[in-house]
Amino acid sequence: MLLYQFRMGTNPRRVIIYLSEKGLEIPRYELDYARMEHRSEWYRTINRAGRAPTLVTDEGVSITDSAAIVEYFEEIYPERSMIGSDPLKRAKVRSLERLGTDLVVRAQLWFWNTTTAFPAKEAEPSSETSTKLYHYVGEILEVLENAIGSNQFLAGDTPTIADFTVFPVFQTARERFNLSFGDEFPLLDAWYQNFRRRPSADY
Ligand SMILES: N[C@@H](CCC(=O)N[C@@H](CS)C(=O)NCC(=O)O)C(=O)O
Repeated sequence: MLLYQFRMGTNPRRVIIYLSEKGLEIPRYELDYARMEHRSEWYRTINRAGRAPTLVTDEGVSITDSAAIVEYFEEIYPERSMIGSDPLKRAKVRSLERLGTDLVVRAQLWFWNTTTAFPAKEAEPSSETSTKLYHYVGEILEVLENAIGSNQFLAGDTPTIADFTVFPVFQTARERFNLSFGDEFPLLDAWYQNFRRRPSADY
């Protein structure tokens, strides 16, 4: 098995943090993002979209989506479930995880329009577009703020794949780009600060 990743990428970090929390050691290949290795011909033979992460299994199958990779690991290593121990718990975790995925997509569009780090995506970031997009980011953050309540983690008192989905987008905003992200939501802010202290959250 080999995991192709960018250590700093929001979606790859979902898998990286999951593996650390799960205690799984999987061989990694760090793609050279600055040199656009993810768009190279050889990488596109394993991931046509030229995006990361990709897990190439022992059977030589490419799994080309971070959520699908995490669920694949959960299926082959079911002990210490990170999705939930019964159908209702899993439904709750998956609802929050999918909301987290929506958040990542909206936040990425916001990053492209708020930083100059993605010239290939947005050559001329605009503060007007950025403000509009943050409104759509905020809509999801508000739902998450209500969902977390007094829980330590997004779906309850243990970490789940919902945390591993939402945490990286906060981390990308706050640490990689030094942007305020979700500061207006005190419960989410406290959740972030707590999760950041976990060894899995270190780059
Ligand atoms: N749905 C995919 C999205 C993967 C994705 O967009 N990855 C980003 C890094 S966070 C990427 O590879 N971007 C490079 C590009 O689009 O050129 C997943 O969750 O794995």
